[in-house]
Amino acid sequence: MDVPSQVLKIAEDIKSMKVRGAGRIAREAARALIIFSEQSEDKDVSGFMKKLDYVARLLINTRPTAVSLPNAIRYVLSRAYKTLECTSDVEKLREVVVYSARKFISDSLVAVERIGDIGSKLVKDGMTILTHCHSTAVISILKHAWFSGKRFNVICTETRPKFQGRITARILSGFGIPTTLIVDGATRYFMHDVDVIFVGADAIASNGALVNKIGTSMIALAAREARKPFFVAAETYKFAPETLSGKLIKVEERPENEVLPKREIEKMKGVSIRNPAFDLTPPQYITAIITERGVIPPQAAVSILVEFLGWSLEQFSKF
Ligand code: RI2
Repeated sequence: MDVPSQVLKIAEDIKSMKVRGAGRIAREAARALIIFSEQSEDKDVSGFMKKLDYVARLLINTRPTAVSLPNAIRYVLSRAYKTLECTSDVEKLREVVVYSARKFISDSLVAVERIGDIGSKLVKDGMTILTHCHSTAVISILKHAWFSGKRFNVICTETRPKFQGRITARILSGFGIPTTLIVDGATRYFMHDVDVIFVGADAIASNGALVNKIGTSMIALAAREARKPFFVAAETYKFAPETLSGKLIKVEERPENEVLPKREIEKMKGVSIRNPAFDLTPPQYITAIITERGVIPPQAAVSILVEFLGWSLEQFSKF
């Protein structure tokens, strides 16, 4: 199928993690739908919708875990399908796709800001805060807290194998926040110095379980042992509607050369390498989830899905 090269590039960048972070990949996917709609030359709705479905699937298949990505697509496509019920005007459909995708992007950015504002209230002067990987939502919390005058320091785990913790450390120290980078395995060693943990989310299941960067569940375990609060920062579009029916969130397993360069792998005859990108933290290890709608206990995840988002399962059977 004929897909605009800019759309293919976005899909490739998400797959290779050139563009990464659960929120950012969702916004990029929405941007790809805008590009597709603006460049498509289809004159009839069925041709347009067929291609839109194809592009949606192409984008969804780039990374399987972060539910923000299919949720962004669902947000746009559900509006397109609704419009299709009352029009056969392809221009109208194009408009709806572009408008909805732009709305998703701007609402998403507002949500990250709101989380920053709400979450910053949990930060107190003198705290040592630990974070894992690179989460825009967590950075937003720390940024709001710092620029509202609170003084604290942050420990960042480096986050093997792709070292996103280095990005976090650079950003935070760029704000002037005292920042320490540690290897992932040193988390428990430093836990007695830590007052609070903030992590991002790739997906939240309806029972409140968190799927986030590999290593998150070990941090939660160490936090629980040391009785330190463990907060998750997650926009509501990271809640996974399909888990309402018991479906499990698929954990992405990435290439082995992210763990070791190819030439080193060749020297490791007989050794297999596994590289799961995410793990699951059960709800009982989570103090609360900070969303743009407020701070909720993990057990309230189901009401975010059903009451606030009003998402029905039928709506999601297609994607
Ligand atoms: P924001 C990242 O995944 C990390 O797991 C991070 O915690 C999560 O996305 C949320 O990120 P990856 O793309 O949306 O690095 O808060 O695999 O930026």
